[in-house]
Amino acid sequence: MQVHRIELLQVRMPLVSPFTTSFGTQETRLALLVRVEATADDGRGGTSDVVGWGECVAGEHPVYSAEYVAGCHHVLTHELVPLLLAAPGPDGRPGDVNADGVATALAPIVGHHMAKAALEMAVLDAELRGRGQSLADHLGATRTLVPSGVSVGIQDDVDTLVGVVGGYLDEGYVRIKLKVAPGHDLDLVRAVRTTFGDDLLLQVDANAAYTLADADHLRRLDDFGLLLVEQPLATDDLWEHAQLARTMATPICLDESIESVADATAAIEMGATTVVNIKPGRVGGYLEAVRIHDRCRERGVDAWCGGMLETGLGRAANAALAALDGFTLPGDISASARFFAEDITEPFVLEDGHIRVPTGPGLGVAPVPERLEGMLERRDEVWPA
Ligand code: OSB
Ligand code: MG
Repeated sequence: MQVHRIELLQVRMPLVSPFTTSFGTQETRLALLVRVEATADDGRGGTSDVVGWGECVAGEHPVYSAEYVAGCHHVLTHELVPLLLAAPGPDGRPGDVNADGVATALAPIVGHHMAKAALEMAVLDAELRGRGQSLADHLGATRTLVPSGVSVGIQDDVDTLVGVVGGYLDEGYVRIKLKVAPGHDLDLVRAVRTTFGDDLLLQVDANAAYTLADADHLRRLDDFGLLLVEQPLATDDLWEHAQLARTMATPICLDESIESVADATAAIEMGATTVVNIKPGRVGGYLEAVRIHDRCRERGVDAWCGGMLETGLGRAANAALAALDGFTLPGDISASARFFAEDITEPFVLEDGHIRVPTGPGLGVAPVPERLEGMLERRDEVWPA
């Protein structure tokens, strides 16, 4: 595929309500998008001009992981895009790339998975649009609808939380994830379990807020029949998670700690995780995400697709990924309206607690120009430099 232009777009989207986790509260989503213009093979000997979109899931500040929007913008502009596009392709011209080669081409740059994933996603979207193939089909999806779970932020008090959860259940969400932190945990979980009963699919996410010294306290979560506890300890506490897992009935699910199929394998082997949250951005792209999915399936380990407050672009891609049959638990793939009054694409809506997997070429969705324009904060052409 011959790439002609790469642009980075930054959009700021107000959230419908503040989102509080153990690492802070956010009121807007600053999203970094990658737009690729290319001439792609149509797979039948011809070519077509296409536009591909990628979404970088990094947050505005480096509080969930080391990556953040301004850093991703910088590394994409000055390192990743030049590295990928400036090298001459088979015909000697720069800008000749294919999605399968992106990760290898970018491997000399250490880390920066979210930035790399966004670039790979845009190239992949463009390539698939050229071929007229959906991302779901390309990744090996087996479902047309994926069950939708919702991540619920920490609320000011227990009654508010119960009200918020009740609202999501009325909308049809099939699984609730409560954000927890020291001082905001057992009472919240108890209230939700007591109010909505034992059949509710319920899990919690600590975003690395505890230490192994809290093990006795965390074990009290075992009383509530949770599906899992997500990332209770620090990102690099793999071994500590393994120790905690041995003494807890609730399955441990790693999020922040898993940045590659190698991490996932090590965590599974040492018993640090018995369920895996697969987030394509965190692991460097959808192709690596499929490799982690395959590894989980081989080992009989449950997996689910995480979320990062994606716009409709990332949401579309996550729905495609979650449609693979190794995703055995509902993902954090909620309707657009969970976070945004207005999405940049046509919004994803709940259909009986499920999200429909797009079937159109590539992501199957694209930004609606007026909406994108309305939320645009900056737009930079980064290639040709
Ligand atoms: O830990 O899963 C997380 C959002 C931002 C950063 C980290 C996480 C989350 C969520 C939201 O829980 C998931 C979603 O997009 O629905
Ligand atoms: Mg998480």
